[in-house]
Amino acid sequence: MEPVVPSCLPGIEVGSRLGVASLAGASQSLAAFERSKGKPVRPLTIPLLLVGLGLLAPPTAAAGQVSAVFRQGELGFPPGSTRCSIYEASFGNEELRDRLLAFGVDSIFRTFPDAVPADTFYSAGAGLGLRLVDRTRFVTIRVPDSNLVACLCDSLSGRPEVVFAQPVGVAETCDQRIPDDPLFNQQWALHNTGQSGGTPDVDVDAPEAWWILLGAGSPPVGVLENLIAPRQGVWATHPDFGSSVSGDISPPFSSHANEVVGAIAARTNNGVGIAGMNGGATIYFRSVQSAADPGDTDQAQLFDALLAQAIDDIVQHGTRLINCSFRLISTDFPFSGPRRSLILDAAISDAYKRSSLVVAAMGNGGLLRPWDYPAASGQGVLAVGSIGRTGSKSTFSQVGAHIDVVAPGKEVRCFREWCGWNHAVDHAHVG
Ligand SMILES: [Ca+2]
Ligand SMILES: [Ca+2]
Repeated sequence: MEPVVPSCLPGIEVGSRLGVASLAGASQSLAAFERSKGKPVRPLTIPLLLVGLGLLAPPTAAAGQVSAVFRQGELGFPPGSTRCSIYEASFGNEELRDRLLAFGVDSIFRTFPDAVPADTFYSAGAGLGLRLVDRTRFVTIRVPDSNLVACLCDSLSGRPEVVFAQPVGVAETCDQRIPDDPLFNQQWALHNTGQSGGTPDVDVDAPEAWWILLGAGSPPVGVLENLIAPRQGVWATHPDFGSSVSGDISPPFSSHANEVVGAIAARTNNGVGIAGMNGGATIYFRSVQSAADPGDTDQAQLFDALLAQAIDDIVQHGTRLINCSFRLISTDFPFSGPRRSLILDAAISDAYKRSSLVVAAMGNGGLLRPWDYPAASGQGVLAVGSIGRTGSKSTFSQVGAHIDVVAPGKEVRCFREWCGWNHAVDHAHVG
C-alpha cells in the first residue's frame, strides 16, 4: 500500500523519502501488531524512528483532541470497551490506522460512553416520534501534540470513511467592557447592578457583548417613526450621534425619535452622555406623518402606503433591522382600537424576503387591548414586550401569543432624560 502523506504534517514532504520512511515505520508497527495476533503491543522501533525525525511532540507539548464521527463499520472498539489504544481499535480500512499513527495518536474513546442506540428514539410531548442524533458514534481522538490537531482534522475530513472531524476546544468565559460614558451607571437596561432598587443582572448583558464587539457600523439599522405633523427629524448633529445618522434629520426634532436612535446608536465609550447598545451604528431614519384627518378613509389608505414606501426605502439602504415603535389605530373605532393593514403587512413581508426584519413594540395598551399591529403581523416581525428593572412585566406592555422576546423598556435612561414609556424595542437590537 502506498501511504498518503498529509502535506500539513510537519517534517514530512509529500512523496519524500523521509515521509515514506516515517509511514513505512508506521506500517512496520502494524505488522508487529498483526504478528501479536491481536494482542496490543507498543513497538519501540516506530517511536524511536519518529522521535529521530522530530515528528513526536517534545515532552512539554500539550495534548490535543479531535472530535469525529466515522461511517458505519469504519471504526470499532473491543467488546465492552469505551476506550482503547490505537492498536486495539479495529478499522474498516487499515489505511486509517496508518494515518492516525503518523500523527502520533495513541488512544480513542467514545465521547458519550453511556449512550446507547435506543437513545436515538424520542417521543415528543404531543406524541410525535423523533429521530435524534446517534451519540454512540461520536469518538474523541487523543493527539499527544496539540499543534497537529488542525492538520489531522484536515487530513481526516477529506476521507470517505469519515463523516466529520473537528478540533475539541475549550470555552472562554465572557469578560466585560465597561464604557466611560458618564450616564452609563444609570443605564440599568444595559448593565443592571441593582441601582435604584433594581434586580442585578436583569439587563441585556451589554458589557459582555461589548467585550466581543463594541459597536458595528454596518449593516445600517433602519428606524421608522409615525410622528405627529409637522414631520420631525433626529438631532443627527448631537455629539453622541456623530455623522452616523441620515434620512429625516431636519428640525424640528422629535424627542421620541431621539430616544429611540440614542438607545440603539449613541456612541459608546466616548465620554459623552449615554452608551448606545450598538454604539456608532449607522442609522437610516424615516418619519411618516399621520393622516391629518384619521376619520378620512382615503387619508388612512394613503398613510399606510406612505409607511409601506418608507419600509421599502429603508430596505433599499441596506438595513437588516427596522425599528418600529408605533401602532396602527382604527379610523372608525371610537376607542382607537387595533387595526391591521394588508398594505403594511405586504411591505413587511417583502422586507423579510430581502433579509430585513421588522422589530416592533407590542404596544402600550396593557391588558386593555389584546394586540396591536404591526407587532402582531406575524412573519417578518419580532414582537417585543417590556419589563422593568426588577424583571416584572411593565404594566403598559401588552401580552399575547405573538410575543417573541421581552427587553428592558420601563424607566430606562434615554438620550436626554428618563423615559417612562416602552423602549423595550430599542433595547432588543442586540449588536
Ligand atoms: Ca448582566
Ligand atoms: Ca456616549
